[in-house]
Amino acid sequence: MKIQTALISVSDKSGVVPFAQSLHQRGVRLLSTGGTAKLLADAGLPVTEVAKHTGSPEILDGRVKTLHPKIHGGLLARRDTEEHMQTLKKHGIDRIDLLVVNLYPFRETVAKADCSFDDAVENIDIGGPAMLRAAAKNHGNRAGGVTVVIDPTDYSRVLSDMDEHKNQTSFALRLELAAKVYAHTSAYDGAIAAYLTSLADAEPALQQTPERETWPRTLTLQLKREQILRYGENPQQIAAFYRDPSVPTGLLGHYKQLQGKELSYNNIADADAAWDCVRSFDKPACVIVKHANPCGVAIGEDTYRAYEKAFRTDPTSAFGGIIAFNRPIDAATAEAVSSQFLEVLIAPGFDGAALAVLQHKKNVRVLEIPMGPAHNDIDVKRVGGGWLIQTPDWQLLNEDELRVVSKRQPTAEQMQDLLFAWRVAKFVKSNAIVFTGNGMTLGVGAGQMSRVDSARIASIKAENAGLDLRGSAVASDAFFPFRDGLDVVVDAGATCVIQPGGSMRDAEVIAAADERDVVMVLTGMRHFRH
Ligand code: 93A
Repeated sequence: MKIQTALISVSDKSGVVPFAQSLHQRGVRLLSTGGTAKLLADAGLPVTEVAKHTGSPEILDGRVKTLHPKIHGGLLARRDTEEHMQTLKKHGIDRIDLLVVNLYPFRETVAKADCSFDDAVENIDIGGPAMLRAAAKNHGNRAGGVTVVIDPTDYSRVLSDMDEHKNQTSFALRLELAAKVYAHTSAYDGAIAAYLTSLADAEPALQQTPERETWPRTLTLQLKREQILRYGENPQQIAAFYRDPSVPTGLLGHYKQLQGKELSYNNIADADAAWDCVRSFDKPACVIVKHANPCGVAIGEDTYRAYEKAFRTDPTSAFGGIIAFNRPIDAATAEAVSSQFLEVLIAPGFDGAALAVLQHKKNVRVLEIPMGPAHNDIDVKRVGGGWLIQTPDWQLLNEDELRVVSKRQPTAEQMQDLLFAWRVAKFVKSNAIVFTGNGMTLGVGAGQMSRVDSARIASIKAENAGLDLRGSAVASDAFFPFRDGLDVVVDAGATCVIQPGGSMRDAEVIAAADERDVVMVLTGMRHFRH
């Protein structure tokens, strides 16, 4: 079968004009897509645009131009099958005997340093490979078939083969060119797959929704060394602080040290804990942290009163603490905190008078840190041979979902105390038990292996501080596995308790709350912190 019609659609246009000219001279009719058609027409060649040939315009910015039965029918119909030829006739489809295509330059595009994601995607050729694969499939047999050319260096070979075979091509050439097509399209798809895989791998976890399946298979972290520290947690440990430039706000990327000694490893860790806790309150709040645990948290009408209350929780532990506020502080507050020994003072601002007071405490590290809404997007914990990565525990309690499960209903005041206690418990190491009343912590039990011990410690600490737990509220960061922990806090004076629930013995624990005539509220969410 003589080559009557050729479809030419090329991105690499080198050599295509003389080749088309030679085809034209051999009586071949030329079909072509937008850019290629224009080039050929400008060279004076008679060319029919594919859009005109199919009767369908190029649409979707050229994404659909040759994806049409008139094109694919013309390429795929078996030349030796009468029925196929009849079908073409019936549908007014012309055979396409020669396909000349090379693809959008995907590899060349992504190799450019400034290649955007959109550029890369738009350079994924769909119609080109579809035609190439169709034509290559139909390279036919000795009786005839489609000739497919993907490589401009093959143009001259096609012409001489046509000359040798009276404007037909040899089966050997068609076979060779068809094989070349599949090698090419598979490499082309391979390049696309490699590019997308590299993106998926580089995508930081933080940009992902926290659905397990979407987390990257490999993680590359880019951290910037901010500070070499004097030592680590202990003097025998070497340490440095590395900043994560991808985190837009957050304590350590944004602090401004206004005075005081250099921050130590433990200062930074504790400052982080204090800042994270204090920024979670809407009202003026003060948080005092020791060894990563809050030992005093309070809200008040102003920073001064918040501090006074927070300090009263546990004056012994507050010694040498890290103190954080969520409001700018004034001279009175600066005066008050200066009367205790503290390591670090954090606030979103300091007025001139406050700074003048603090100047007398040369060693106190004063950090100005904005109270940003977002912090780190991932939590990382180093374990032997790897890292554990999770989203931070930043889901807030939805008050509509609280369930009062006791017979006794909470008063509005009790509810306030419970919510305050629950908020603090989230920042206390597990097992956490937090007594509160009147917007302040009254006793904090932290980091024990048994909940009942945390409960005992919290009540002992309140007693040591001379605080009265009668009528107090209590939060437990996870469920009470038995009623013993509940009995301890009620014995100490609590009249309302907030906890996640979900224990096998919930019924027993709730019955104990009713027996002791206290309020029990379930959150349905726990806050382990290790
Ligand atoms: O956008 S496409 O994926 N959709 C198509 O229908 C299509 N048809 C041909 N890419 C398509 N092509 C490609 O256009 C060819 O593979 C060739 O690389 C390019 C030629 O376009 P032009 O002739 O407009 O320069």
